[in-house]
Formats: sequence, structure tokens, C-alpha cells
Amino acid sequence: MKKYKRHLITAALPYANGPVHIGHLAGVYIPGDIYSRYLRLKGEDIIYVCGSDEHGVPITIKARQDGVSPQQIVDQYHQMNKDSFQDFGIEFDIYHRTSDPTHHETASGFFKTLYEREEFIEKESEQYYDPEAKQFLADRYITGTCPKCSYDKAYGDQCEQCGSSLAATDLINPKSSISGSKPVLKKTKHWYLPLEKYEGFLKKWILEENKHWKSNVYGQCKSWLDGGLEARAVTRDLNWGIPVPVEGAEGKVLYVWFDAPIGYISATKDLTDKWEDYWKKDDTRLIHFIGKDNIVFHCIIFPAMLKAEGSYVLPENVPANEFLNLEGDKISTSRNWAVWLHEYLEEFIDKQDVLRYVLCANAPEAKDNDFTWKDFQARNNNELVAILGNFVNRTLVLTHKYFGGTVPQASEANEYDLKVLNSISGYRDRVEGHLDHFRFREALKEAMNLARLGNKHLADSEPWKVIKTDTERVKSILYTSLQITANLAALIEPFLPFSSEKLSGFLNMGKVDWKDIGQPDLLKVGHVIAQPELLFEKIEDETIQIQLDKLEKSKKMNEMAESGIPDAKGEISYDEFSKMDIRIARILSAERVPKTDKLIKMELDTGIDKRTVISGIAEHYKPEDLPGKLVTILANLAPRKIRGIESHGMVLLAEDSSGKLIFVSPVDKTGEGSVVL
Ligand code: B3M
Ligand code: ZN
Repeated sequence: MKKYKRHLITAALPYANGPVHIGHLAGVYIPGDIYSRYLRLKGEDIIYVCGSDEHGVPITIKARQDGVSPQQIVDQYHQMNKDSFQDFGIEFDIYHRTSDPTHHETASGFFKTLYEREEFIEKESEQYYDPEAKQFLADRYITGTCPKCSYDKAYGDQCEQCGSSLAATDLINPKSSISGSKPVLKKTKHWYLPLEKYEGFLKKWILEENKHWKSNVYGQCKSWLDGGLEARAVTRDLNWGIPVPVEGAEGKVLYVWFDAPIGYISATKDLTDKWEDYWKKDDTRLIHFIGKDNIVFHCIIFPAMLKAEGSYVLPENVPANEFLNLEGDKISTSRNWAVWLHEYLEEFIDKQDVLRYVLCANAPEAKDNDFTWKDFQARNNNELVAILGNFVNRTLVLTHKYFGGTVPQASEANEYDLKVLNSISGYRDRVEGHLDHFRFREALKEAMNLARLGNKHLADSEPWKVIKTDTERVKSILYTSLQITANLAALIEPFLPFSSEKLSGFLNMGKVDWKDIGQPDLLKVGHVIAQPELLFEKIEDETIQIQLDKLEKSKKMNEMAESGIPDAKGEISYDEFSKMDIRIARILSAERVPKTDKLIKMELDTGIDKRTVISGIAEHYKPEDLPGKLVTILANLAPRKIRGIESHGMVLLAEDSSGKLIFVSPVDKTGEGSVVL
């Protein structure tokens, strides 16, 4: 491999439209963190950068749902995710945000450079527009049926079911996700990056020079390249984002996928004055940690942008992971089917490493994988507690019991012990070999194997029996166990940083360099260790049940939402009910309210008076069919002005499963004026 002077590690910028969940962690942030910690321990020049992606439709949709401004959304989730990552031991050198002025300048400048070099194509085209919301429908603002897999909730830019990248005009039955209405086509101008121009370069660079990329990544790139590349719009008609910095682009912003990867550059700029060394010197090794849905943006589009600009390095590797499911079902924010990091941190105090361990041991490296709470419990109890914790605890307790907590000196070296001590460096080499190839599961397994070796050595040597006859022999055994323990503290650091620190504390030991792992005398004879505590605790069934119950609740809510039956409302008192004057009325006449789609104005005879009522039923009833019909009304609802007409009361309607509204019609023999009791 080429000799690199410095490493620039990036982790995909999570959208600041919600909290981070276990899928993000397993796919991106944990592997990125393990890798960065490993390089730091090796004394490499390395920075690990990340931050919030605060632009684009995902943010404005969330703001609309919550009835707050996009700024409020990004402020809330940026802080929340930044804090959660920190509490979880994800050691970014900077957690930046794309609303930062440095980023606006950088992204804007990048666009301008390409614009001035005429790298973009300016094009008018017809795009979907929501006449009701008076807005173009970019990306997720439009949903419809995927032409490839028939999933009926595909977005205008991507189908999350089959992963295809789509154009909004490909969707079958497109629908505005703002108003639900059918969109119309309207002309608009945008700037496109002609990807076809970079096809030759990308083919050579990826297919020939990057054969070492993971097969899932290489394969996806190959199918994109084989399919042929087309120009991609890099601007959008939206009011949230980075304004397009050229004349005649009012109301337009940079496409979020144009600005977000530039966020890695902005973050580096705000981290260090030497940012150009990291981005522009070709002895930098740039690595992007991402999830599989981000492959095309990081392997094809961003490199094409960087190539067009010309002064930046390209990624040496893009170790993307597949997806993690939860209890057999796709993780989903809208269905609340997830384990949220901020909740985990609140509910499992000081158990960061348990989740780090489980998500690494079970990472979706080559294929999608499943997280289950039972597996979480089993891995904690059978691996962390029973293998690592048990070995460490026995070693420390026996050292205190037999030698007052001092590293003992054996008068004579035992062959078995020597063999064990000499094998430690092999574990480091194997962990290293796996980490160098982004095989984090294997690397973790190999680190745990050192604890397994320690357990086997103790079980074979039985110091608790030998102590009765041969103290010298026990000195040699425990000396060996203590050196394994010290080496373990260093070897697990990238994976389990909290436990590594705790263990170093038990041993009264400072941080060990990666290159020193394997030394058979990390702890010197006579060194005194601290009083041990437990490294890991057993997790009981009740704790797991609480989590399973939580998921069960989400499932019930989802089933209810899918059946279309709304949730039950809160209780009211009889007094509250009796205040309602519900009675039967006859429709005397009906007409459409001009310039509206839904409203009909009716004259009603209530038996006590004649009155006007407006109702939103024009899509379900024709005015001419209404006179003579009996309907049920809430007669004493305070009058309301609707489109300038005063409406006195409300006609009661029921909604059928297809969304059609039907009069709650009175049964036999009632007539106008009958009261509903
Ligand atoms: N925010 C998409 C995502 O969270 C996007 C990543 C940007 S990385 C530059 O999956
Ligand atoms: Zn699809």
C-alpha cells in the first residue's frame, strides 16, 4: 500500500431531523470510531470529522410535521445528537453543522468555482408543483409508487424499499406529501452536473484502481457505471438551504447532496488551520464511513464534484455497511421502530460498551443483519460478563488474595506460561490485520480470543488448587494472567473504550501504545494494582422485557395507524356531553361555495329554526342530491365564519375506510327537530 502521512476519516453527517439510532451506530459511527481510535493508538496523524446535515427536505418536512421552524428542528437535534455521540464515546475531533457560516461560505464557493468554469449545464425542465401549497415538490415532498418494485411510499428521489434512485417523474400516482393533492408539472430552471462527462474517469478510478473496496460497495458502483451516468440537478426550488450564489437563482438553494459532503471540508476548516494538508496533499488517506444508501453520493457524485474542482484528494476507501434491522423488521423513524441512542444512554447508565460490543459483534458488514434484545442480553451475559469480565475478575481477585495486590515474581519460568506470554503479540497482529481491512467483527472476536486464552490458561493451571502446595508456581501463573489483563486493556480500547479505561484503572496503569501490545511485562514485578470492581454486570430478563414491551407498544400503535382507526380520545364527563345539542335537521337547499373544492353551503330546518351550515362534503355529495335528506347536526356549536359565510352548527359525518365522508343519517321515524340523547 502507498505510504500515507495523514488520515482523514469522515462519518456520514446525520440529518438533524431526529435522534440517532442503533442502525446509524452499527453502520457508520461505531466502525468509524473503532478505526479512528486504532489509528490514534498507533500514533498516526488522524482526524475524525462529522457533524449535522441540516439542509434539505428531510428537515423542512419534520418542521412542518411538528409545526415549528426548520431552524428550531436543527437546533434541537444537532445538540441532542452531538451530546449523545459524546456520551457514547464516539470521539470525533469535531462535530460540525452545515448551518455554520464556514460551511455556507465553503459550499457556496465550491459551487461558484464550478459555475465560473462552466462545469454546470443550465436547463429548464418541467417539475412537479403543488398548486395548493404553491411550492415545487423536490425529493421527499413527493411520494408515489416505485416503478421498479411497486412500493407505494417511494420518494421523489429514492425508493427506500428497493434502494433505486428515482426521478420524481418516474413515480406512478405521484402525490404531494404537503397537501396530499395531485401535483402539476411546471417549468423551472436548474443547474446540472453532467456526470456523463466523468464516466471515463470514474470507471478507471473505481473499477480498475479501487478493486480493494468492499465488494458491496464496488458492486453497487459497478452497476451504476454499467447503467450509464446522466446529468444530475444540483439545485432545488426550496426556501431552506444554501442560496444558489448566482444571478437569476432567487428562491433556489443548493441540493442537499451537493452541500452535505462539502460539510466534511468545512468541518476540517473549522478544526485546524492545516485543513488544506488533509484535503489537498496526495499523501492524505481519505476514508468515508457511510451506510449503503449513501454509496452513490460518496463514490460517484462527490468524487465527480471533487474532480471537477480539481484541487482535492479523492477517497482511498469507502467502507459502507449494509442495514441493521430490529427484531426482524426494518428500522423506521416514522413507525418508531428503533432503539434511540439518547434513550439507551438514559436507560442503561454506564453501559455504553455493551451496546458498542453488540453492535460491532453483529455489524451488518457484508449483509443486512438483525438486532434483538435477547441477543443483546446473551452477548452481555455470555461474552462480556462470562469471558472478559470473569477472566479479569479472577486475575485481580486472586492477585489480591495471594500477593496483596502486587505483581509477583516467579523464581522460575514455566513453559506453558512462557508460551502463553509469547503468543500475545499474535493477537495484536491478527486484530490489526482485520482492522486494516475494515473487518470489525473479526477484529473484535480476535480481541476477545485473548480473554478466552486467559480463561483457558487459568482453568488449566488451577492456581486455587496449586496454592496449597506450590506458591512459586502460582506466582508464575498470576504473573502471566496479569500481563494478559494489561494487554487486554490496551487491545480492547478501540472497541470498548470505557471498559479499557476502567480496566487500566484497576491495574493502576497508564495508556499503552498499540505497538507495545504483546509485551510480556507491561506490568512490572512489584507494581501494585488497585482494588478491583466488576467490569460488566449481568443483565436480567426484566430489563430486557421493558425494552420488548416498548417495542410491542410501537407495534400496536402502528397497527392502529395502518388500520386507519384513530386513537381513542380522552374521557369526558356526562356534564360535558349533556352540553351538546345534537338534533336532526332536514336539508332544504344546498349549493357549492364558489372558488372552493370542498365546501357546500346548506339551508337546514332544525325544527326550532332555519339556519345556514357550511360543510366540507363537496367531494362526496353533489348539491343537487341533498335537498330533502335528514342529517344529524351539532346545533349549539358557536357560529364560525367560513369563506365569509357564517356557519351555525356542524353536520356530523362518518369517514369510511376509503376516506369517503357519509352523513350520520337518522334512523326511522325521526324528523327535523328530533333530539339525539
Ligand atoms: N444526511 C443522509 C443520511 O443521513 C445524509 C448523509 C450526508 S453525508 C455527507 O443517510
Ligand atoms: Zn422500489
